[in-house]
Amino acid sequence: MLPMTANALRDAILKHLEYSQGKDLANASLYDMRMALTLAIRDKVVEPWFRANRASYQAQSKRVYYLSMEFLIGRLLEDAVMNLGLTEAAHEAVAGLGHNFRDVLDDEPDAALGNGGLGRLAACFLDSMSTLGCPAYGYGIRYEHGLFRQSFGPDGRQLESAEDWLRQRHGWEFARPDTAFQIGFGGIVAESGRAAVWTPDNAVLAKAYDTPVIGWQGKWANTLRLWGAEAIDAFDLDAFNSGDFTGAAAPEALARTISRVLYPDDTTDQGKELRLKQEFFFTAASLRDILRRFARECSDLSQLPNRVAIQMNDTHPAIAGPELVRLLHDERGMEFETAVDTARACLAYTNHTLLPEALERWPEALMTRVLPRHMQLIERIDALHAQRHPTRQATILEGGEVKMGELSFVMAHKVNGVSALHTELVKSTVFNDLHRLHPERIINQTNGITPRRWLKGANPRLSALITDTIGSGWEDDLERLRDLEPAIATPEFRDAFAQVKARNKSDLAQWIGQDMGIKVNPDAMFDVQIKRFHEYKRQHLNILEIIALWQEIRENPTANWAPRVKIFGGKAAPGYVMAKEIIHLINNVARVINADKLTRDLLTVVYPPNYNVTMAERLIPAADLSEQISTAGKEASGTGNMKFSLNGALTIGTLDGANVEIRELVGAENFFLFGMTADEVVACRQDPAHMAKAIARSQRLTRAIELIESGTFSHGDPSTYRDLTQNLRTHDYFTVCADFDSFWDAQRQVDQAWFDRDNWTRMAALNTARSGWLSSDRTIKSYMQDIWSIAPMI
Ligand code: 26Y
Repeated sequence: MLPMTANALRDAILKHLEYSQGKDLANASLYDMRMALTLAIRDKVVEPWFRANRASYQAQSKRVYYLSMEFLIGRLLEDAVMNLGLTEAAHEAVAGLGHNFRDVLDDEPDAALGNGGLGRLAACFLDSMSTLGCPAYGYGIRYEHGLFRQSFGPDGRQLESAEDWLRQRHGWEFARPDTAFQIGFGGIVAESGRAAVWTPDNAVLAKAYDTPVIGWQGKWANTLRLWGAEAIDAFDLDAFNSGDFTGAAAPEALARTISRVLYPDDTTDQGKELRLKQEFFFTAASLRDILRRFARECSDLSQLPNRVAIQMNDTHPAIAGPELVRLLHDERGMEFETAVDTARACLAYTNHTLLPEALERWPEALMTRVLPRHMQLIERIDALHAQRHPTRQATILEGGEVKMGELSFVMAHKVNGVSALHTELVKSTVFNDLHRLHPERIINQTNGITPRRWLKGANPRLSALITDTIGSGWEDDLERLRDLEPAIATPEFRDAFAQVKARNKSDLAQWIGQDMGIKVNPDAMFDVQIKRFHEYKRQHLNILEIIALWQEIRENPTANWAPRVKIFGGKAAPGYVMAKEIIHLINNVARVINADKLTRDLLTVVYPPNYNVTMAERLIPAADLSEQISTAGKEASGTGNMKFSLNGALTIGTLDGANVEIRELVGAENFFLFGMTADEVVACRQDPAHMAKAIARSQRLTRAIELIESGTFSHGDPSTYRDLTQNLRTHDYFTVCADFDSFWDAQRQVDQAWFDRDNWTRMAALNTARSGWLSSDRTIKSYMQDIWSIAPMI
């Protein structure tokens, strides 16, 4: 594709300013300018998008349907411009029109249609599927309000407010009011011959909104189709005419609640009826869309598995199993068993967690009330499984609940974990019974990240250095980063690499100064922990070590300490009390430590509020040290860990999730390992006094906990953090205490490594050079081969 000139782009922007925004240049606001640029760029995406759709239609190719409750896509403009190779032209065009390109890009709200890892993974997968020419649709919900906005109250507690990304027009999407399906709930089931007729007692309309997803260099584009809920009869005219103006709008308000807001809990299954409705809403609409597209190309339903690969992103779309059986059996007359087998051949399931509280279970009574026909089908699916496997122990129904993990397993031809360790644990723990019945079903697909957004876009300086050193082409062939290794042996390259990091850090220091009013030393080690707040992720282990370190620096301020800026970022689920206590503690420790003149140059704690994709893009390129310190066996994979390593940060971490693979890739000597293994954690818990013993043997830990209990960080009130410290002293399920000394020791090794700056840079650069395997292109190629049986179209 010929790169568009800045002039042509300028004309396109002016055209959209005038005809789409209804403004002339003199009156155009920043918003107008961003929208005009967005629409001009979107125009450029349409051609490859049509071309890709035509190609897959003509080839009658199999397509992937990625069903996910969450797509954490962040901003789209910068990425699209970059993928089309128009960054310079856009910069020039916007500047020529009197606006600052950076300001225009920064005007775009972050599309936060997800909680964390699972949603961001879905977004990286969309990018890779488009880059690889894998015909695919992402299907999800067009939430009116994405993940809540986080701020901190004057006392340091997390405050939540509604996010509002759709307040301004969403420039990327195409509304498809003519693509809409009625999705029913409740009602009755009438047996009629072999099948059944389900008559729901209420229904909403699922309306499609399409966002094109352009791949690297604009060679292919797929579609992200999000469903918005609307009332079938939008307005009750009788109510209006009788003067009940609020009641008149009630049907619309009720229907819209289904796509109103993203559930902000990422591990506690709240079992809310609205969530079940959301799950069925988007899954059922997607399946109808899939079958309709299939019917346009083929009339033989037995061919469905050769044309359709449906990936369930965790159990959230697990109702796809029974719903597809219903569509095939009840509505299209396929034999029940054939329908089950056909559905299974289309479906696959990705598990993202072993935490029991995050495994979805729905009460049978609720399921019967909301989805009566599906409840019957689930019982039949369970009975069929029992009949085919008389020795089975695992069941789908248990204790009056439907276990969505088991349902997904039984209805999927492949089940995958998201890192090597996690997959082994899936086999040996949660799905052990089912694994023994179906030993071929569970496979591993280690997660990945898109290098376009997370290196090329987020870290332009490092990208330029890489291209200067090994040429371009690494963007869609990330293993080529290995070619950096010979250069890393030269002092010139290491100097250049160190300079890139220093500039990124200086930018971040400036932002922290402006945004938070905290002055940080840009030469200090930037030590970053960014992720959702969870006890298993152990932000409290990090803050305890900070408290202990602060104490020792105070006692011996002239010793040789490695100066550190400790950076936190992340949100806690609004109902997760302990996670919010940890946030509160971090903010108050930061307040006290940052006010200490004695330690000021050596230790600073910063916690910018409202961590999101855009903030990650700012923080990761400036990080020296990446904190990946979860209790071993609990973090399914992690993907932040991959972004840091790719951007030349060293990791301090446990043998958990993908840390294991990262350490093998970059070399054990370039990774700071600490803590118990997953097996050791399980063994440790056998001793009910593990935490007491750990505290007793560690003076540092004892002092750190006592300092919290003394009220030092709570204006003298010793009761403020009692729940937190008592939990550590008496429960400590996540073995913070047992791992503390090991963590401390590893941190001192980090200090030692930091003093040899040139060697640090060498280690950091080796992390970058050896992270090519972490590309989500590798992950998607592997899904295409092992699960979807789809060949790339480019
Ligand atoms: C049931 C509901 C409340 C729920 C909603 C969201 C349950 C779980 C989630 C989200 C889970 C999630 O984000 N898991 C993360 O998935 C990443 C991608 O595979 C992993 O890297 C990460 O380790 C895992 O915690």
